[in-house]
Amino acid sequence: MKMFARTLFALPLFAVFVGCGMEAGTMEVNLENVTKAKIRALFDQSNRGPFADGPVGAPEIGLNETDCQDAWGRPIVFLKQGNVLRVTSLGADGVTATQDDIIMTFSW
Ligand SMILES: [Ca+2]
Repeated sequence: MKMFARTLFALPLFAVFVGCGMEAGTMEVNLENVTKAKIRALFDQSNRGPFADGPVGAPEIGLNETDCQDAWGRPIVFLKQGNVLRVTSLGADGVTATQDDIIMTFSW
């Protein structure tokens, strides 16, 4: 019984300890995953033309401009090339062409 009581007491402490340790390390990963899921959902909702190759505005592909923001609140950018739509988020740093950019391509 004493062992059971000790376990009951220790479990929440262990959970808080592990939780605090993981939070800082996984914060950016979570926002990256949120952005990737959003980009997939946006592509599913979009229409695919016909329109010219090049940068594409959200309304052009049937999306609401205010919905097209990444998890950091910055605009998601669309570029059409042939039957490929390249969708880019600038990532956590908000700077273009850096390692944390999220670039996803979809073809149809
Ligand atoms: Ca970046």
